[in-house]
Amino acid sequence: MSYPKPSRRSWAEPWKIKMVEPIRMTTPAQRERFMAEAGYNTFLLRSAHVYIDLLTDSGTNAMSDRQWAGLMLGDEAYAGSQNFYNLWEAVTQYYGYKYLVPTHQGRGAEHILSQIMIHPGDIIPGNMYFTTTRLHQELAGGTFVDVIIDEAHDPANPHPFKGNVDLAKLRRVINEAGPRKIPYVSIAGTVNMAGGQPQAMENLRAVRELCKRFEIPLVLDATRAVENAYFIQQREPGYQAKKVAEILKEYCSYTDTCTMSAKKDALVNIGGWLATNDEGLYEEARNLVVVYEGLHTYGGLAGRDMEAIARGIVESVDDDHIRTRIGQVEYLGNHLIDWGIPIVKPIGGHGVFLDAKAFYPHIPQAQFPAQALTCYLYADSGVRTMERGAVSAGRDPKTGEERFPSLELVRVTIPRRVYTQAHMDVVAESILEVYEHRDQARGLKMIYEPKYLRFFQARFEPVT
Ligand code: P70
Repeated sequence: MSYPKPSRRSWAEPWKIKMVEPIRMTTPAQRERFMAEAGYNTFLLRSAHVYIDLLTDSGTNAMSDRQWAGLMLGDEAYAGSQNFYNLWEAVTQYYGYKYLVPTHQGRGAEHILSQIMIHPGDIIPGNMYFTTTRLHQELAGGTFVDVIIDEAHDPANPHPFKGNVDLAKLRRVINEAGPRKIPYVSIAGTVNMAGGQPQAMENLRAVRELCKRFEIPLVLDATRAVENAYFIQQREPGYQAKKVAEILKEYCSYTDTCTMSAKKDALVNIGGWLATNDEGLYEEARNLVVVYEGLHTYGGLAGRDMEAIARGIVESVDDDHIRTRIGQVEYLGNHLIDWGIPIVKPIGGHGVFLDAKAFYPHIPQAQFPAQALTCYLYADSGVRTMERGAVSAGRDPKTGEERFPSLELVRVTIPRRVYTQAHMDVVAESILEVYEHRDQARGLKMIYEPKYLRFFQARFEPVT
C-alpha cells in the first residue's frame, strides 16, 4: 500500500501520563492573605497554596517509570555503591569527563570547586553571574567579573546566542588582572540570569583557544548544557544533522571541569556533581567532599538518587525529549509575544522571562518591579513565579551598595514533563490579565533582608 506523507505535524510529548498529582485552585481573598503572610515573597508561600508552580525547573521534574524503577535498585552501601558506578559511567559517556565526585546538589559542587581553586584576591570572569556560583566565589575570596556580550543585557535584542562571551572583554580582564590571578574562566550554558540564553559552540571554542594561550582552565556550569546543545542544533550552522547527545559531548570537551545541578536537565528531584579531567583537582575534590557532603562514592546522595540521575541523563539527551521540553516553553512565550507582552527575546530554554522594567515602567527599580509582578501574578491566578532582578542581585560585598542589574525579570519557569499545554494557556491568560491592569500596580519595600542570597527569605510590604 502507498500512504501519503504528512505535510504538517505538530510535536507532541514522547510519553503518556501514568500517575497524576491533584492541584487545587484558591480564591482571590485567600491568595491576598497568603501573599501578605509570605511577606510578598513567592519563596515563602506554601506549595499547597499554589495552583501552577512555575517558581523553578529545579528538582520539580517528573521522573519516568524507568527512573522510578531505578529507585528500587538503590544500593545503599556506605561505600562503593553500584549506583555510583552507574552514574560515573553515564557522566563519562554523555558529558565526557574522566572523574566524578557526586554532591547533594549544584551548590555543593560549587562550594568544593571554589574552595580548591580560588585564592583571596583572585578574579573569575564568566558569562553573567549566577547567584549561588558567585557567592561561593566571593566566600572563597574571589571577585566575579562579567564578560558576557552586551546583547545579553538587552531583553529585546534577538541575538541567537546571548550566552556568548565577549572575547575582547575577556582579553581585557586577563590583561588587567594577569593570568596568574585568574584560577579559571566560568562558563554557563545556558545562561540562567540572561533568560536561559545559549552559548554558541564556536564561541566556546574561541574562549578555549584564548584560555589555552594563558593556561587558564575552563569550568563549565553544565546545569542546563543539554538545553544549550539543543539550541546549537537548531541555530548554529553545521549542527542541524547532529544529535543533541553528540553536541553536548563536543561542548563539554572544550572545558576541563564541570559543576552540575542534576535537578534541572537530568530530570531528577535532587543531586549534583563535580566532574573533571584534571587528576590533581579530582584528588583534592575527592578529599574535600568527605568534609562537607559525604563519602566520595555518594556525596550526600542516597544510592537510589544516583541511579535516578544515571537514568535521567540518558533520557535528557534524547532529541524528542528536548524538542518537546523547549517546544513547550516556546509555546507559552509565543502566546505572550503575540499579545505584545514584553518578554526576553529569543525565548529561553527553561522558561519565559517577563521584562518587568517594560511591564511596569512607572515602578522604580529600587521598589522591585519584578518582585511586585510575581505578587500580582500569584494574586490573579495562583501561578507562582520567581523574581530575577534587583532582589536577586543583592549587594556588593565590599561596598554594601545595592547592585541594580540591567535585567529586571520575572522568570516563568517550566518544570520538565509536569504541566500540559492547557496549563500553559491558563498561565498566558493570567499574564495578559495582569498586563492589562499594569497601570494600577505598585512597588514594594524590603522590610527584612537576610545576609546571604537574600531573595530566598526577604520580606516586603507594599509601597503606600
Ligand atoms: C533555579 C535553581 C540553580 C543553579 C543554576 C545554575 C545555572 C547552579 C545552580 C545551583 C535554584 C535556585 C538557586 C538560586 C536561586 C534561585 C533558584 N538554580 N547553576 O531555580 O544548583 O540549586 O542544585 O544548588 O540554575 O534556577 P542547586
